[in-house]
Amino acid sequence: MAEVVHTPRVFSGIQPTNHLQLGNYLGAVKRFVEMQNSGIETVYCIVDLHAITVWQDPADLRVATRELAASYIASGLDPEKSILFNQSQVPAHTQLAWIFNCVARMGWLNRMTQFKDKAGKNRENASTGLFVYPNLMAADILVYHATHVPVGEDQKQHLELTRDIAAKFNNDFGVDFFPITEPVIEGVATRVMSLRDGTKKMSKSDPSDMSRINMTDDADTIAKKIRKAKTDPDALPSEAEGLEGRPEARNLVNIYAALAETTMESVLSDVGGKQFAEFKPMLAELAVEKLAPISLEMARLMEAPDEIDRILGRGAERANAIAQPILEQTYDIVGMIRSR
Ligand code: AQP
Repeated sequence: MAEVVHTPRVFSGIQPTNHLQLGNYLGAVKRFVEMQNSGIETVYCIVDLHAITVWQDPADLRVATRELAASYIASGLDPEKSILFNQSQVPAHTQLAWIFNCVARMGWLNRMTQFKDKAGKNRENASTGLFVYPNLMAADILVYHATHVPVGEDQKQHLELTRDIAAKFNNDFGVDFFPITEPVIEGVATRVMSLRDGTKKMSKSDPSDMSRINMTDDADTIAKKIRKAKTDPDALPSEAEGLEGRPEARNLVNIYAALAETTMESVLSDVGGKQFAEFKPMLAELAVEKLAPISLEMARLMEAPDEIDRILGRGAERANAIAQPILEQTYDIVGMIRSR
């Protein structure tokens, strides 16, 4: 069988749960903007159907969805250049996810560490949606025949599952239909850690607000969170080896490097020998300089929710135009009769 070459297309998404945090911005959104400006077609989604795999208050979900759209746009996503929409407006995602529920194996899903983390000890009480979440994520990506997916490190296992689903589908039906998607996990900020514990990922849903910088935080709050961030008593080293066994120090240096758009090595060559009492104000100043304009623009956009809804609706039309024919072809391959 001749190998099909898929046109490059980027897809990624973020859940509208709580406020966007610095790790989402550096590990995902900032990369989304870079890829949008690289000339490849880019499709960016607000994955509201993923959000409800754990309980969401409906009013909060609406606000979080609009706020995430505002964060994307304020960070530099151009809804004319990129396709920007919320997942529930494009039914092909869930329709393809059903097919993938029948392709993926229980054993594959049982190995997903995010399910284990999110379900915690009370696994029997987790929603079935949370268990099959990776199948919906595979559908989100493959319904656009996306070839590249920019994500943070924590999504690596789900992307491997997406590749397994695409390969099994192609193999089961003897087709070369779905691309084997490449994860794009690059840069110094693929895993931003909690400000309170350098071994734990920074997360929107961490119970401690001091563990993260929210994209809605004002300058004083950002400075306070950095000032109170956990560190160790030693001075900063001038080389990366000196950060071994110092997860909190490594995290703050990484955040600085990502915000300054440089490498960890270059930061260390400038700040090596400084105490945290001197480095933290430098980091706070840089964070405020980079993040304050985004939060100001987000606040401005949030004053016009109807305009945000209009942008998402228009994005959904464009997304549907790509997704629906791919879904129809999938049904055809599987053997579903369609009226012509
Ligand atoms: N700490 C992080 N460092 C780098 N990248 C990160 N991402 C998340 N946290 C970090 C990346 O952000 C994208 C969107 O993530 P998501 O909202 O879909 O789900 P998540 O990975 O579970 O993010 P959170 O913040 O931890 O959300 P909650 O608390 O709601 O589960 C992904 O590309 C992710 O890799």
